[in-house]
Amino acid sequence: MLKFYFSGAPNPTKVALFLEEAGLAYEAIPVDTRKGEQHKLEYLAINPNAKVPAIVDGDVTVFDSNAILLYLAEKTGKFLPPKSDKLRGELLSWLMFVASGVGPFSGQSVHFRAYAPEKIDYALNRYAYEAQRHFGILDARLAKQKYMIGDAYTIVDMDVWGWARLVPTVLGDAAWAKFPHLKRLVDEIGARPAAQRAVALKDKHKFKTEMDDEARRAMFRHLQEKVA
Ligand SMILES: N[C@@H](CCC(=O)N[C@@H](CS)C(=O)NCC(=O)O)C(=O)O
Repeated sequence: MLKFYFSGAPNPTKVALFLEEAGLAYEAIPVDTRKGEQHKLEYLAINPNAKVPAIVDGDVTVFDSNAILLYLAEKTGKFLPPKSDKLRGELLSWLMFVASGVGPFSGQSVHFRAYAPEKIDYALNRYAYEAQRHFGILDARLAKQKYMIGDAYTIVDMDVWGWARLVPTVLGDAAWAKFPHLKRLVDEIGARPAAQRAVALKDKHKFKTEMDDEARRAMFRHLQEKVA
């Protein structure tokens, strides 16, 4: 059975959504990143980047949420747009846009606001600005069409949902007012039973919630090594 290495964080949750939507059988294997389980040798053999999610599907190992979404969609033939070079181009562009822009800038925005030991105005503003800019680009796209790729609900919508449902965490409670079209998509997907099961998956395991010294050592390893 497909093994799904996960936590309740945004990137694993998008993959959980796909697995639930596609009705695939899977074994959910928790990786408690606040306890440092992502750095265990056996997990590094699956994902050398020491992050979740990852999957092992028979003799195939895939890490990185966007790679996993694409792999599973292509394998099952589900949640892809109709076959055409034009739509394939759009699919790849928007998947990479979320992978390289929305995710990292949102993550850093939360990091500098919630976890950095000093509040650095420059970093706070840069990452919040870029996160807001990226969400604005998604919102403008969704003002023109129901889903990210034409009329079909695809892995790009799942990818977007994974981060966009956390807009208030990334940009504050008032931020939704700026992205009404994105909110429409997040609400629509959030109401799907598969999304509710994906979000509830983390509750089947007792993940550590405290951001204490152990968690900081595991997740913010730069605190122990000055490279610049
Ligand atoms: N590009 C990767 C990023 C994965 C990632 O940053 N995962 C976070 C959770 S959303 C994680 O494992 N954090 C633990 C850590 O940084 O130690 C993906 O999309 O899967």
